Amino acid sequence: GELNTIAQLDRFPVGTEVDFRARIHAQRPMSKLLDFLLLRDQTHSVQGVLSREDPEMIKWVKQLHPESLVQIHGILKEPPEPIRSASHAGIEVDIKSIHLVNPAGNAPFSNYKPPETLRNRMNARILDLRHPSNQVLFRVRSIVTRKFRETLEDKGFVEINTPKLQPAATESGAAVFKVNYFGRQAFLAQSPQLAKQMAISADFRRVFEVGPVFRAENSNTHRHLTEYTGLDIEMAIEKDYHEVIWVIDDFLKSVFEAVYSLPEIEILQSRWPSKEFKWLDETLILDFRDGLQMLRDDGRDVADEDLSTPDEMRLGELVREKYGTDYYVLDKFPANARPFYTHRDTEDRDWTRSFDIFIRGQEICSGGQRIHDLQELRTNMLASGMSEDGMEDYLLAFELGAPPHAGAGLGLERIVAWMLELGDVRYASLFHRDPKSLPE
Ligand code: ATP
Ligand code: AMO
Repeated sequence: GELNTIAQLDRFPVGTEVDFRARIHAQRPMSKLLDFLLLRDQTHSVQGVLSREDPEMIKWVKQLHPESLVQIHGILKEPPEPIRSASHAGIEVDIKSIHLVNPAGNAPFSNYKPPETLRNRMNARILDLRHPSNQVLFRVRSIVTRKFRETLEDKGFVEINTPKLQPAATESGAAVFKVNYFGRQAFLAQSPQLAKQMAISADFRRVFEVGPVFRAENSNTHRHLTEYTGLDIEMAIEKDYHEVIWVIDDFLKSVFEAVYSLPEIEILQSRWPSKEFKWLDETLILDFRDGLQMLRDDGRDVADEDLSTPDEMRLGELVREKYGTDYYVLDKFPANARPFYTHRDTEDRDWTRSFDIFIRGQEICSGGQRIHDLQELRTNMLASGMSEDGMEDYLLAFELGAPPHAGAGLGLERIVAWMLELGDVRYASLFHRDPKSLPE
């Protein structure tokens, strides 16, 4: 018949015959009569009992390494003392037979007691990923990309894939990986920025992409990856660039609702405890200048140019105290803090029609309205010290009349890591890349 998951075992009455596949998590000799075997699948564990009446079986089981994959046939029984934990079955299994599906060699660590360092875990990442908390974490990550696609497709967006091999830097010259392209120089895309704007000039009207983003920044922090997954949006606008904010807002709220109603969320929170995540029905859009004022009223010495990471974190706390939300939009950034394609505020050209979005005081998104006038774009590129070499295709998009448009980019790993308070974006990446990855 069909195999069960361990989580399903709790639904059957004592005495039911069950078959399931699991890994040997730990072995414990208990008494003269019994041996216990802790068995684990993706998200749950269950205690299996081996009767000492079959000494050959016990001897054979004892030589199996933890992490070995076995198939169990057994009968459900009442446990003497039920184990209380989000990822433990409340029932026990009387093991009738064990079949070895595939043995495991020596695992570099067998559990998290004593706690493993991030480095040790990442050195045996597939073992680390077998932890129930990680099984749930990657389901959460998958919910985020699914909600992104669902929300945008419902609103008439078209999913596109833009080239990752580029003739020029897409954001700024410094943080870019060079690639040898048949003897010519190419770059790994630092964002789909230019291509997604070109799609708008191609009259696609509303586009999105889920794809890899490469950043050559040598930043060894808990929030920088050299390769991350970008969730990008670009759209023609009718009245103003806040139209893009409302699209992202619908997407993010659908994520918060889905994630915080997941039954397995408890398994995640037992490894990464987090403060209650608060958001408002009507999302707060805070003017950058009002944010500055809140920080100054708090006694901080902040310049008009941009916010430092500690400033952002503090503003997150102040916003939570004042408005009761861990999620908000900071709007109308100063011009010198934004890239060359950003549309200025026509009333006051030192400021822009652009925004960042924050979760628990940390940035997850940047976006805004783009310049669609060819002359203004050229002037701005020149002022930013950018060359037009390799930008010919991009400039053609404006020469042929691009519609007014706005867009934004979100970092998938940051959304997951900050929402769940993981403390490090690396946990939210399957096999992460940071400046220390790929050693010789
Ligand atoms: P307690 O802290 O109360 O003992 P627990 O028994 O749930 O809680 P944890 O060590 O927190 O123990 O593990 C939670 C779950 O993760 C358990 O179901 C356990 O089987 C499983 N687990 C622990 N370490 C690993 C690991 N390295 N790989 C895979 N699963 C693991
Ligand atoms: P920006 O450079 O701010 O904007 O990037 C957008 C979002 O991507 C995430 N992010 C990162 N995540 C992990 N590691 C990194 N090194 C990293 N760098 C950035 C952040 C950030 O908010 N083209 C614009 C977006 C736009 O205007 O459409 C851009 O790339 O969550």
